Amino acid sequence: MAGSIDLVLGDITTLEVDAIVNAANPSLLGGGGVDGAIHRAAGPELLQECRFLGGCEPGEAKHTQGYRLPARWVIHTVGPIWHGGRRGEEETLRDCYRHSLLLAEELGATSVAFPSISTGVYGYPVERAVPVAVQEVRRHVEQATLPQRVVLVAFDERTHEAYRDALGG
Ligand code: AR6
Repeated sequence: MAGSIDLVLGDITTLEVDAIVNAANPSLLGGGGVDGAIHRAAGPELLQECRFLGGCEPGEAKHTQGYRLPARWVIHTVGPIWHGGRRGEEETLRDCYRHSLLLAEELGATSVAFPSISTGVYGYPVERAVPVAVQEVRRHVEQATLPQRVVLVAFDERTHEAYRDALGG
């Protein structure tokens, strides 16, 4: 049976899921937006572990423990910076979702939550990013057994509405 896709409006750091995905930068050493919120909520041990990961290329994903978060793991991925859409941004964004889901599966995570990767500081238009996210998540849950539940997290009304449209209702 295919896994479920849920939509939540709120703060990803509070979710009781096996893994949450972080929209990080290539250094993996913290930043603003959801990255800053995850590091604050997880505590300083998260940064300590991240120092050993050696950074991360855009579109790739690496994991750490979740420390003080309810989530057991954090999957760090690096989205594309929006430059107008002709520099492979869409492919890199697809890779973020694809690689994060494959890593979650490898870890044995039954549930994973995603923020809207790249649509904050990195400037990817929400209306373009959301259908890509939904398509990649659907593709994965239709053919894989794990994760059984994927939660798409919107932090603002506009993103929430874009997800509602893309999910069809
Ligand atoms: N829970 C869920 N979503 C959130 C939260 C939260 N607590 N906080 C923000 N968002 P952004 P990016 C939403 O900027 O565009 C960092 O400095 C936010 O409203 O966090 O991929 C990194 O270190 C938006 O919808 O990530 C990188 O340098 C979405 O998360 C850079 O920002 C993504 O916004 C990455 O930029």
